[in-house]
Amino acid sequence: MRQHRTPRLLGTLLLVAAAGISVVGAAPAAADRTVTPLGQVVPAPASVDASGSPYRITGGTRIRVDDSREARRIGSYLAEVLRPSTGYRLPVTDDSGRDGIRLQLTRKDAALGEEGYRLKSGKGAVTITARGPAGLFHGVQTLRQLLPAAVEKDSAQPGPWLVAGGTITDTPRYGYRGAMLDVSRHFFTVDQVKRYIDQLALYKVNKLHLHLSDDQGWRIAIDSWPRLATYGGSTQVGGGPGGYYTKAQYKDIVKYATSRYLEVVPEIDMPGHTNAALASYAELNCDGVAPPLYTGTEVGFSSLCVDKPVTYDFVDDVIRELAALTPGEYLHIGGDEAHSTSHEDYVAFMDKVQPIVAKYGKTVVGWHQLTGATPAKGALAQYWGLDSTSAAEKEQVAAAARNGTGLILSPADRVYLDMKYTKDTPLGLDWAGYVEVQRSYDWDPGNYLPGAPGSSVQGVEAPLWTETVSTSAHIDYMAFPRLPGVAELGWSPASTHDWDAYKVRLAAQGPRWDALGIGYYRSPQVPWPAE
Ligand code: NGO
Repeated sequence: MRQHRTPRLLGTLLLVAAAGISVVGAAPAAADRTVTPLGQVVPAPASVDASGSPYRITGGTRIRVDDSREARRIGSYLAEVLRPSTGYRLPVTDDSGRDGIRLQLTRKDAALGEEGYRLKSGKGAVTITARGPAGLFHGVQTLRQLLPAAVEKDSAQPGPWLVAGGTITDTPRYGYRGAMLDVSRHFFTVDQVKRYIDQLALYKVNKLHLHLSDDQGWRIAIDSWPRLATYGGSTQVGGGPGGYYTKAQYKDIVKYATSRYLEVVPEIDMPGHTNAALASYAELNCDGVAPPLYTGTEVGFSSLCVDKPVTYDFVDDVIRELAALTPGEYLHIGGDEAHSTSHEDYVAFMDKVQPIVAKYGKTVVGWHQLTGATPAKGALAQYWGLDSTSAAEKEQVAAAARNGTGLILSPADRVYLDMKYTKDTPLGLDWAGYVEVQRSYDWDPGNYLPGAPGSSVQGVEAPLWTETVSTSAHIDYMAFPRLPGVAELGWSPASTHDWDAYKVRLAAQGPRWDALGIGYYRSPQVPWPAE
């Protein structure tokens, strides 16, 4: 019935093509919603050339994949997204052909890198080409967003299923585009973590940092120190039952993340934030006395005993076992808020622990306080300061960056997903201030930290601390709609950065979250479409 509008739609698309990406965000009139303008995607694509006729998925459409395991797997993933809502069969086949949805892996276009892709859409086919499977997967996420929001529903919907004509060529700005989930303050099950992974994948996030230990709970089984999990993991903030991942469960998370092209970055926070470990083993305490388990939300009161040799046996065992479970490059050793460790001890501790990480083949990541010690060669420092952080502290981090330490930017008053949006937000903390959607998006990682070379910035990460967050509904509400903005800062070229255009693209995501069952904060800063 909406078909008769096609000529007008084409006119709109041609206008978009003529004006380039800057008008891609123009709000679609309600009646035009059948074709999402090419480029009305989050994160904004690097380059958009909107032209030609749209592609239409029909009952006869096939998903044609290269004869490779990865392309076939990504084709099946796409089919699983599209089948319930379209009601079509959408067979995945490696029969070559020029029609249908085509997923192609080819090493030809070096400029696409390992994560980039090209999406070409026209009358007979939509073709996604990439050099690596991650690129193909990211291209599939773009295709999802080009289809009507109803495509995300799990029951048959009317369609039509049109993809605007033209070409998107897209590569990421940064290689590190992360999200952190604190599973220590409140424990989250494997299924809850998988749900978050699926949400992150929608926005091309490629690192899942798991904060696996803190004062309130130790969440990963370590065979050589079993009480860490069985006792240290037995509670959480507020005194609930807590929990921990067995090795098999952790591997399952890693495998699921890998299938969505996310690398897991595990964190064991030390020397502070260690009450759960200190409570589990008396010998880790300088006085040999185990403190009680802790279920409050204070920080900075615990420390491993820097002088005791057993401390380094413990650290070696934990890092060895965790590294063996983790295929990714990084291992995060925390290092924040070691207020109960003297500066001298902190430096000595980091000098001993960083080589252990290297010994087990991993690259050190630490919160930016690590720059107050001597960061190992190749280490990354994760900056979590604020606008109001002292110039001296910022300069300490910038000096390390000039000296070769890479930076991950997580400014707390911009991208901490646990900060309240406003004073009325029911969940969250406010120590870094209120963080509304515009504040979260409207900054440039490339020139954020004074004195730090742009080339030191490896990317951005949105941490979600969970002192006040204990369910998937809570995660949804704190992450959406801020998380996609952080993902865009990590992916899109700085030239696309424009709040007024972004807020319109973001608004178009609202109906997708509704369709996916993601409950989000309806920020008044965003022009959500009327329901
Ligand atoms: C700080 C602190 C965490 C808190 C969080 C709450 C860092 C790196 N250490 O961030 O322990 O949970 O704030 O926002």
